[in-house]
Amino acid sequence: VKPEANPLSTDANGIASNIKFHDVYTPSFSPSTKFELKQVYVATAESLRDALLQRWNETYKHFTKENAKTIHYLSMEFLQGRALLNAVGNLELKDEYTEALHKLGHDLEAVAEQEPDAALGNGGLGRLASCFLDSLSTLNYPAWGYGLRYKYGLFQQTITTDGQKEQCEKWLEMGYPWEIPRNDISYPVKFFGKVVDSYDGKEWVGGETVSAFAYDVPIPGFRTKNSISLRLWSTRALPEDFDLEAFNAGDYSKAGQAHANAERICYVLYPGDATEEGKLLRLKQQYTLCSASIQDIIARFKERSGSVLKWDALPSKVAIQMNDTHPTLCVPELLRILIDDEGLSWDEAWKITQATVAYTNHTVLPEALEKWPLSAFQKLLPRHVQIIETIDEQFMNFVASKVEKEELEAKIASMRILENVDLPASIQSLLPPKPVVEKVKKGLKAATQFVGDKFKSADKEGEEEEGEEEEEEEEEVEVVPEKPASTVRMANLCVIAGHAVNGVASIHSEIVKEEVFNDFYKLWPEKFQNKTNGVTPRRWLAFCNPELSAVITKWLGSEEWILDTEQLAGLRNFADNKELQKDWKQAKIARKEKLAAYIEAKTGYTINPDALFDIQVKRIHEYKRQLLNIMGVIYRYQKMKKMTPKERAAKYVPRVVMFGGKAFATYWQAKRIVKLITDVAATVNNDTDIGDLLKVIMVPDYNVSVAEVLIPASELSQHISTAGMEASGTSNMKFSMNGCVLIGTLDGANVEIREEVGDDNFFLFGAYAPEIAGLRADREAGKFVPDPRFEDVKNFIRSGAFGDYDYSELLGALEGNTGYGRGDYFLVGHDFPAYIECQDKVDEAYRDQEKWTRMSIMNTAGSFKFSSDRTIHEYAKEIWDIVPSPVA
Ligand code: DL6
Repeated sequence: VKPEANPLSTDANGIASNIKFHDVYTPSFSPSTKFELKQVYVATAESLRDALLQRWNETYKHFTKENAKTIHYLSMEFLQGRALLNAVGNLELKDEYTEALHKLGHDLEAVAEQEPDAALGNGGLGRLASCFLDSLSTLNYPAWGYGLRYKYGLFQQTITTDGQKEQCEKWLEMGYPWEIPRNDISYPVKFFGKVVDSYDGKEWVGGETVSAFAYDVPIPGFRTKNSISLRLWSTRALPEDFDLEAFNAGDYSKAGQAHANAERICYVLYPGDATEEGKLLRLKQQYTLCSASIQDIIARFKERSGSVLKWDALPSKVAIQMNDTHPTLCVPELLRILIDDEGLSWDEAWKITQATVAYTNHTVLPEALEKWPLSAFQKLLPRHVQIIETIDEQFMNFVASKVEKEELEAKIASMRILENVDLPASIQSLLPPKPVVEKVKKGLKAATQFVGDKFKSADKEGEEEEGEEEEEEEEEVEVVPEKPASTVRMANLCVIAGHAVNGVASIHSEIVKEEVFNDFYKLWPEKFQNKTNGVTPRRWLAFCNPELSAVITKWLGSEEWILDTEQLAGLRNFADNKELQKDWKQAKIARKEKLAAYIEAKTGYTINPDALFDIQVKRIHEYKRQLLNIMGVIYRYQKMKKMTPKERAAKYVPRVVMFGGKAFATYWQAKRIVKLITDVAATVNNDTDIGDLLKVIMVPDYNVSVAEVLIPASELSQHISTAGMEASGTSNMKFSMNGCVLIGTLDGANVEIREEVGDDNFFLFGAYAPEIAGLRADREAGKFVPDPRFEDVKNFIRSGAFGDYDYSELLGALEGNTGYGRGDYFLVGHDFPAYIECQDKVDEAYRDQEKWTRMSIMNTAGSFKFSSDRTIHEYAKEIWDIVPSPVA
């Protein structure tokens, strides 16, 4: 094959020579006679990039000409995964690339496996953002994704006998052929400094500035010429910030200080924030994303407006979605730019900002509803603090106009943005008079310290007891309790500023309205919406499961379901058809064999492809209850050990229980759960009495490409969070789409999945969301009696059956009566009996393979609602007000 530039070729010969062209003329490796996999991967990616660039350029030109309203999706996380197979799939060039690579002596799948995942996310929130980009592009909506280009991602997980270990992600080591550095697009992002009054308003002066540079990752749509962009920011200092004088004087750290400070911002996703430094770094990251993106959006708006710049037209051209609270700072940043740089009045700027931004809530967990210390804000973003104070004060005035005087203080306390901050005088004056303050003896003055067994007044320290009697008789003073730290509540700011607020599954959106933001909901019921999540059927069915896709296409008569998932419902008509069932089972077994080979390569454990493949993959978290799963496995193992081989085989079907997911590096309880899984695996998998009847696997480094191997091979998957705690879940949708039956609680999107696939095709167990508070209260009142089977499992772990690791911290959290993360807050003990009994029903159902296959078909058929295409159409119509704009 001759190396020849053929950037737009769509036939195998042309593609092959274009790949060779890139190997020779845009090389990343030294010239060599061998054309090895890594080289082939980069050259193939570069060849595909040619086609993507052409689409990107055309789309950009088209959108500029049309000047259509555009959605800007701001997210701290994007879990893009691999790009190669997605690109050949979306461009419909898979056969051509397969053939081209054959001509070059290679296999497409092996080449694709060379690609490291772009893992710029943590879990569902990040993957949702990536699915949304795929749908936006496919459906021809004008859109931009905005994120950060973390050099080291979240982390790469390895599993050892000690549990999880973390290392940096290495996704940029070979270069990243899918991105286009835009050397002409960078924006200054400023931190620290102070605000001074200037002749026409406020000026933010001094401080340090870094530059955010743009890298564009093209996002090709499926069966369209459109390709949108994910713009990732990377921070650098400018060459002039390098202190040459200090360098020549041998002070190298001083010389490179500005560069180190700037580059650090985009090193890792979610750096530890236990320290003050860590908090500042996270805030810097959030502000970088917001500031650079807003400057970019404004620059494009101005460019497209030409000589007729009308600021009040901004909301008719620009929509901004804040993916959770991490991008909240885009609110004060947009206001700052409109007021300080563009000279708009507060009222004009506020109206425009509100009409432009909207907020999606993705969690009800209190620790995930971000609050930042006001002191950190004051240091880092002094101008933004002033802006937030103004929003806060205006909001409180608004509340005062809406609620009774008697309720005002409580309502303000729950809803205002600034927490533990004195009320401005204007608001104080609206409150009813205060009751008489408590008076006490001066001996217990505010600034007292507990010393030994006595209170001592701090300012009297050193004085001895003689003085004390005298103090007793002194006048009374007010007790001033120690003031809690002042914070900025990001979610409250989002709700106040956004014109729309949405949850991500119906049950979650109800909880958002009725619990998390109930006071706000009463103020603005019209703002609150539901947008049930979805996943792209391209990556998550058509491309990752070619065998099942071919069966679906055969039985539905066309591939239209890839763009119109409602057609999947047509499979219901054939669910009992023996021929379809045969095809279906064959497709599943093909994927199970692939997964078995993968597991062997990654863990060394051999698993039987005929066993029931039972999978739980998600972030490791106490509320997601991987602990319930592994305790269920232990219970099963205990029971098996007490049975004869014949009894065992009669009761249980062979099962492989697989886990995958990362525990946040400093979340110790989650890391203990990983350790327990690996310990149980080491014991059970080597127990010759048990053999194939039970295997336990902790799949290392779970990410998008691992999910693409696991999900198509799954038969049962676990979505077993404490009811009311999982906002939605999205892996449940991917599993169901791939013909996997779910076992789960009535939580998040499980509720809607069960409605669609039917009660008979979903294994339901556990307490319902409305019961949870009562169950916790009962527990606190000492009324809970644990099931003896649950106690046995705990005792078995404590007995050292799985090694000598001390699990008392982990098991201790399941005991006691109260506390967040203690007193079995996540109700593992309560749901345990229902869970293991439900698992028995799973075994029974799996024995009847015909019945099981029918259940599997009914899951794929019922998954049509969970396409991100449906979700994106809803956002487009009901929140963003945008319409498709296809390139002709
Ligand atoms: O909406 C996407 C995804 C949901 O499916 C998950 O249920 C939810 O946990 C996740 N939320 C987050 C936010 N932070 N926390 N915790 O990742 O969003």
